[in-house]
Amino acid sequence: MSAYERAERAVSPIAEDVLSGLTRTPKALPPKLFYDAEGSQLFELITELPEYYLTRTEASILEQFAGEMVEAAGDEITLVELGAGTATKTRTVIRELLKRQRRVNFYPIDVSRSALEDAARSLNGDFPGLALHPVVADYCAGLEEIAKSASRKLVLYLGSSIGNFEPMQAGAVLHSVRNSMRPGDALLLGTDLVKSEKVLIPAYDDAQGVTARFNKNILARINRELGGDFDLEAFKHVAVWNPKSSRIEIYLESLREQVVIIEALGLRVHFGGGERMHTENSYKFTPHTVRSILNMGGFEMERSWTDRREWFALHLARAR
Ligand code: AVI
Repeated sequence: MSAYERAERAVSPIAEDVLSGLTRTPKALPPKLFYDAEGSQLFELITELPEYYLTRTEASILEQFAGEMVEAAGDEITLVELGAGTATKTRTVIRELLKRQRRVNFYPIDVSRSALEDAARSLNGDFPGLALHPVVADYCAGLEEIAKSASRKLVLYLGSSIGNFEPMQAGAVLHSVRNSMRPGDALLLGTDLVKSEKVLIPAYDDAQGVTARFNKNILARINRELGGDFDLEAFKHVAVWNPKSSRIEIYLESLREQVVIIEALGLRVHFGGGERMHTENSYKFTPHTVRSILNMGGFEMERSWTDRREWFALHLARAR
């Protein structure tokens, strides 16, 4: 039986990605593997770190400008949020919408049922005019669901999650978002901006080592789900700023020459000392690069809001 056949038979949904990632040169694992229950909890901790300015800065822009944003979006809006999680930042937008309309239909889309249940518990009590329609699904299935609604939409895609895709892929993701909307509907997109390396590197390599744990959780997950024997101490978390590509690159670097066994895949993987395995890119944008992915996706950029230091931006784009 070939390694690929063994991967197909293996029970874990990550088997194929792990097999192809560890057998290619250079080795690379896709960032979606970060987010099991453990990894999602670690990401929540990252958003609270003093060095990780993204979440805090985006929330402050929303606090300041949500009124202008919903006014620009239009009248009688149905709200949709991609990757809503517990929808904490969304509260500001809901509050502003409820000043302008009596009832707000809100479709939070997320793969995590428990996050949406938490969102429902806290939002329902606080906003009597809110009608919640949680959608437990990935983006694709979730977007098909919202495409059925004929009302005018404001789609939120926050947190600079779009920056974890390659630019062409980001354009394609926005295009599939666009296909669930009608001409004139609005998208509010959050993007992290290019800035000094002195700010960027600590955000992705924090003093407490939470991002290192988040990165190494990929190895821990392979151990848990595929019977791997990765020694987490034998790998180092590395974050590099690549100014040419405007992106932070995240790697796991093997501290010594070693062989790792992954039982469920029948695989022995050799790592050289100092060999780096890529796990994530996080693109940082300029007005030009944001406009470019929005145009690829079939949107017209209308207006942007940023913070005093111009570290993060929210953009209102119109579906063509
Ligand atoms: C989810 N995403 C926007 C995060 C980011 O900043 O690219 C993921 C992350 N990776 C390391 N720290 C945070």
